[in-house]
Amino acid sequence: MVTVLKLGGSVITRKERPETVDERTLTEAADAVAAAVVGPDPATSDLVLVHGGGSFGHPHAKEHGVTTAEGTSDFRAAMDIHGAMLTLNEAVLSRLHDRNVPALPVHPLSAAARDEDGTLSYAVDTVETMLGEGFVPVLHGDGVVHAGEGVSVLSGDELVVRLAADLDADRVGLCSTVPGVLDLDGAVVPEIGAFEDVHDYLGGSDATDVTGGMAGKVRTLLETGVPAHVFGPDAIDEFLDGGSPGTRIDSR
Ligand code: IP8
Repeated sequence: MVTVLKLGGSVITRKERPETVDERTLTEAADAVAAAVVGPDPATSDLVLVHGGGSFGHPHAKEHGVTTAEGTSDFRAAMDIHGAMLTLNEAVLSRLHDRNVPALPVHPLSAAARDEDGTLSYAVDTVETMLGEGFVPVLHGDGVVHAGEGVSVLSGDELVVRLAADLDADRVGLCSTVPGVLDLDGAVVPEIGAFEDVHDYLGGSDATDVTGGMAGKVRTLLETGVPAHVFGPDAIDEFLDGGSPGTRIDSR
């Protein structure tokens, strides 16, 4: 049973402060992952983690004018973005390792590419083999080499969709700062089957998020064809335990 869980960049970093980890939520997230995967009878067997950029990747991408479509041919700009993501990935890995989670990194800048049409290829066999050997692969939003563009941004959300499809995942979870997709009154929408259900009240991205905000997440999750849940940081354990917190997104 393959589970793909994305820890949103805004959850594990302090978005208003450049390159600052949110210690409390990252610790809680690592505790929840460890509770689910470490021990004699783990609730989650094959877990793939993905994390976003938050106040690490996004400000650098914005500063250099790099988006998912517009790349840079300046290696320094690419390394600024990638270096910030490596720092965040190290922070995530170290919290997991402290709790004996057998997490191994997969850095997309060195393991993925986009062709001229924007189609992504990535080292899915590396991820599969890691799972087969009992590891927890940890991928992240990153810079990605992009034919005709240099290096553009690869969102963790795009990775989640591809991993879900390529690994034939059973469950997808997106841990966000909010307890689910919210309607205009701030209430959690329990179920979304099509984007039209929610497009009136889903805004675009916020200022430093170069990859699409909640609207983009819902759209991409609907594409997966795999049941997905959007929930807040308090519900990671419930999700990993097989529960159905927050908003269920299912296009089937
Ligand atoms: O936060 C974006 O990943 P996301 C990563 O999952 C960069 O959209 C480099 C901005």
